[in-house]
Amino acid sequence: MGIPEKIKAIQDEMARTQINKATEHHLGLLRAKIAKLKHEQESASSKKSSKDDGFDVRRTGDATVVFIGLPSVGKSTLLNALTGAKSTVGAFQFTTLTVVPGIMEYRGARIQVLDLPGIIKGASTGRGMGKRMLAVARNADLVLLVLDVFQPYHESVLTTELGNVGIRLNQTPPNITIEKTGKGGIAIAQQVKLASTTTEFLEDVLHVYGITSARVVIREDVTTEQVVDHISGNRTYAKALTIVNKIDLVDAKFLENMRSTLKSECVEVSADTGTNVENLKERIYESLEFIRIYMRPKGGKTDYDEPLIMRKGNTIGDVCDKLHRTMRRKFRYGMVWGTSVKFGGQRVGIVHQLHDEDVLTIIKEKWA
Ligand SMILES: Nc1nc2c(ncn2[C@@H]2O[C@H](COP(=O)(O)OP(=O)(O)O)[C@@H](O)[C@H]2O)c(=O)[nH]1
Ligand SMILES: [Mg+2]
Repeated sequence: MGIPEKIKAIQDEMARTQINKATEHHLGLLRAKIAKLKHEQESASSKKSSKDDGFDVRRTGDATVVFIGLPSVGKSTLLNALTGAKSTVGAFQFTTLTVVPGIMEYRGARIQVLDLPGIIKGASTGRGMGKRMLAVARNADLVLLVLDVFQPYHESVLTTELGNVGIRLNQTPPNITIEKTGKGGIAIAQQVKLASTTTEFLEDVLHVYGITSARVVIREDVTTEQVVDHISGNRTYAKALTIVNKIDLVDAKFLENMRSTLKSECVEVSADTGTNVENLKERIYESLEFIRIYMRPKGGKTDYDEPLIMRKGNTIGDVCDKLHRTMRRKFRYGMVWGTSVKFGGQRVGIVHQLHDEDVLTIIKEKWA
């Protein structure tokens, strides 16, 4: 039996199984088996797929965001409104065939915006195109879900398609660690009570993945799905922002109704008339959680005019990488003034996390 047949067989079994407390564990395991098979299938097909179909866009700028939406919701029009790029806008479907990049400059940050062809229902199960597109989403810092004001129900289509390829939107990875050990079986340390899964289930999923000896620490109440996600390892946790476009076509009452059908909060815009586009820029900027780092050359004056644009959680090592590809090797220590340190001018190492508006001096090795 090939992988697709195996997946089909498990799916059939799942369809035959009644969902209740007694079968929960079994169904969870079947899901884990499917996740494993899909992962194998993906790594097999990604080896085969060609690399020159216009989907490999080099990342530039301070962050990359990507539009995901069905055809004709106005992604290309929106890209043009945000960045001044010239993506073809069409009154018919499938106008955009490859990735079209644009740069949005906002408050000193350069944000790369990628326009993709429309995602259609089932994209994640199809071969080629849909999957390649979703792979672009995987590498983005922020996913912009674009909806047409008349089709708010596409929200779930998009999250399902992304979910099918392992992209979880606006979720944090479960707080579990699994450390494989040579022998001794599976030892689970549980720091909280589990409400929706059991340690037996966890153990069984580990077995599906061929892990027979491991030290596991569970620090929060997790669901069976999260357990499978974590063990299968093939998951990306992406931040998302929902955009509803074409609001010029409806009135306030319609908008209010539409809003109540959405799961997540949204930004309502008209790419055509420009309504709320500035606000959308602000929301994108906020979601990316930029921080500004002012560089002070050794013995010199701090440059407050052109901060280095970094992201929340970035370390001095990340700053080095942004400055120059050899900087990390030349780095000796850093000196920081600001809220990330206890006192001004404190010496810090390469893993030190910076805060917004920190001042930083990098001291290089003597030979450098
Ligand atoms: N009324 C209105 N039409 C829009 C808006 N944005 C895009 N459109 C139209 O919707 C159609 C599809 O737009 P396009 O940007 O090509 O959509 P894409 O397939 O998602 O890239 C075009 O005819 C656009 O002019 C909008 O805000 N309001
Ligand atoms: Mg388009």
